[in-house]
Amino acid sequence: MTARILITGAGGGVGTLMRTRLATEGRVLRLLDIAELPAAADGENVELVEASVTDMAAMEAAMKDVDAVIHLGGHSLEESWDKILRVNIDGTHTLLEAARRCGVRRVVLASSNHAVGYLERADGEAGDYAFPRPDTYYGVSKVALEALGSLYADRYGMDVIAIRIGSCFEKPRDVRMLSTWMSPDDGARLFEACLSAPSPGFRVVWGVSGNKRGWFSLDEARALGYEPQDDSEEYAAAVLEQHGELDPSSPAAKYVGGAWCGPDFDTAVKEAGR
Ligand code: 15L
Repeated sequence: MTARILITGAGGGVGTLMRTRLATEGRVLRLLDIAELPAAADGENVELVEASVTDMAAMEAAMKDVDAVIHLGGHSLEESWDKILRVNIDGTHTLLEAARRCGVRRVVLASSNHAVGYLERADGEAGDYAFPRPDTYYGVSKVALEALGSLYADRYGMDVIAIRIGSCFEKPRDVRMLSTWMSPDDGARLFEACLSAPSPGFRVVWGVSGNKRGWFSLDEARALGYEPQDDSEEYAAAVLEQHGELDPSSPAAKYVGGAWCGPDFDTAVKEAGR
């Protein structure tokens, strides 16, 4: 049982879904976000910290008496290169370096399917260590996050697990998510496995439910003790009725990253205007 867990980006989508799910008897959740967090509910064992993951002094202070960190902080969507570099890449370095300095030995990092977004579905099941093929600057930041995690594990003997999260929402929101969905309850199961697996060293695991339409390996996640209990299939009929089948020639159907591989996510051209 991990007694005090620091969760960065605790006010974001995944952080909010995990706040209640990771609360257990005897555990303190130290919730950190750059934005104001909802106050503690009655009986909720939380500590609220308002800080940026790019602020080393604040991050070192936030590490005090912490047993493990779940790093969800940073931009969760595509942004300009400047923002991605500062918040996602430099912020992840700051987080890991603060953990090292303060003797926090276990860090779970939120990576993303967009680290390998250009992987083609036709290539077959996406392996746990599929080589990086980022689809956006955001995807590049998740590759950097994995590389930083690997460095801190190998050089300093820390346990660092990067979860390539598919799509973590209450329900799958479109046809692609029938393959990429991680239910919030399975997400909590996976985070718990990452927190408690004995001496994992550095790992990369997929963060998805046991979806019938999935195309991701669950081998490494299972090796840590994760056993998914949800499957997007229960939503398939409703999602397909609402959205229709994907056009097989569209990026959304062809690549792991879906529409993020298409022109709407071409930040370089948007920024340069050409
Ligand atoms: C992500 O990494 C994003 O943070 C999230 O908002 C979703 O868009 C998800 O990927 C996805 O690919 O569905």
